[in-house]
Amino acid sequence: MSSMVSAKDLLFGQPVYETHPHKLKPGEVTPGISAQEYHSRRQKFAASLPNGAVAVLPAATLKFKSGPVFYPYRQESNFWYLTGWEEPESLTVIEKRDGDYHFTLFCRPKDERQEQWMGPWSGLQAAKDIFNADAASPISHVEAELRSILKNASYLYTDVDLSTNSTDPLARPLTDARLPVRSIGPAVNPLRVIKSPAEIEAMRHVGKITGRGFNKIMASGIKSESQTVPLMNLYFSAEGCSGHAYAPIVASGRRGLFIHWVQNTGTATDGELMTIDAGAEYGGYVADVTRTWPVNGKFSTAQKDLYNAVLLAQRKTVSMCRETSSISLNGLHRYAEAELRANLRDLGFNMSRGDAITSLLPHHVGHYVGIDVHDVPGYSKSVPLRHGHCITVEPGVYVPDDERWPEHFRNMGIRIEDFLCVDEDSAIVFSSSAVKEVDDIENLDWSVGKEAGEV
Ligand SMILES: [Mn+2]
Repeated sequence: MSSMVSAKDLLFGQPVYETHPHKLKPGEVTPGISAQEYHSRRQKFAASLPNGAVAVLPAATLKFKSGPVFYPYRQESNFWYLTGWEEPESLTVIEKRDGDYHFTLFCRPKDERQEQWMGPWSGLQAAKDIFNADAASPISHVEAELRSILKNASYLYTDVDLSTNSTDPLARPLTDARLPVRSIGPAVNPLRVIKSPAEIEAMRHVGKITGRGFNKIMASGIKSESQTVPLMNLYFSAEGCSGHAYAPIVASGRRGLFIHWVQNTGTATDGELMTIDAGAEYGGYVADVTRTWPVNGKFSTAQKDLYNAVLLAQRKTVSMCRETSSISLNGLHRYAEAELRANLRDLGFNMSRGDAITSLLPHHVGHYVGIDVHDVPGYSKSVPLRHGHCITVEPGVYVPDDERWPEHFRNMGIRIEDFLCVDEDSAIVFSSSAVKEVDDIENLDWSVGKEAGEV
């Protein structure tokens, strides 16, 4: 009977081309990423596994806040990377077969009555027709079918908790197979860490929107930390992004000394700095950007000196983000520390003690970025950067209220973060639309925000 219904009249668990032609192009499974690319991800993933390996990836589970109140759902990153499928109560199986792979998607069959309550989901037919599963089965059959799939397997790749006290219902069928077990991350990370042209394009897009959002917020002269969060969210959404990619950090005045101030309950007073670390999400890819600026639009001398010390180090570190420098993320960190140490010494900081730089800059200067804000978790930061590596560069300085440091810099927190793609002899800076030079910040059109009564 479903063959009588045109695809555009069907409802799915996520935007697809048939229902959202304004969001996706023909052939795309998720915005910007084609069915061909998802196929090639699975193919490369399978090719990296030993013969007879079976990878079992459960979807993320819906997390509840209180009683029946749930948090927004987000698919598990490796599951999403290999399928584009954004529903809970699903499971992906990828079997390596000589020279090829077989993709089974377990999911919820269409169920009109249930969907009336929960909203539509995609169902088995779409799993095959749109998401190109070779086979689709009801999630209720998963245990029995897994047992039969694993009968002839040689290795099991999974992140399901298989410990003896595991409460995961899949633990039994998976351990009963008595196979050598390996985790998914190390197998999929080498693929995920190198971004494809389509992924780079998605990140370029989300970077552009995020950067423009920063310029608007800066020039608004806004002083309330909590109000900036929905304003940026609205701007990101209005530009076609899915809002904030992560809990934004909005820290003014002394709160800027907290690296992860996410309470966002403060209000800046005239003459203080504000730091925002935020990023939009688009098509499953995130931006990660930080800017610090004076809320009244004019840097004081001390603010400008300290800001430029960080900016100079940041710019020089960005210029190292190229294949020809053969540098790793850890190498970048050491490079940025050395630059910042020299700049701070010039400003009168006593940098002679061994712990001086880590007291002022306690965090790493960068991380991989992509589907996750801290992308490819567990992947080495000692790998020489090459084309397709997308990373952040985010030196900062956080001057404690301590006699050890020059008085006029105490209680200032400054971080400047761009995210970029490493290329052969330069970097593609995705967040370049967010101004960061002192002159450019001071020359933003501050009158707009002032007229609007600081929003
Ligand atoms: Mn970051």
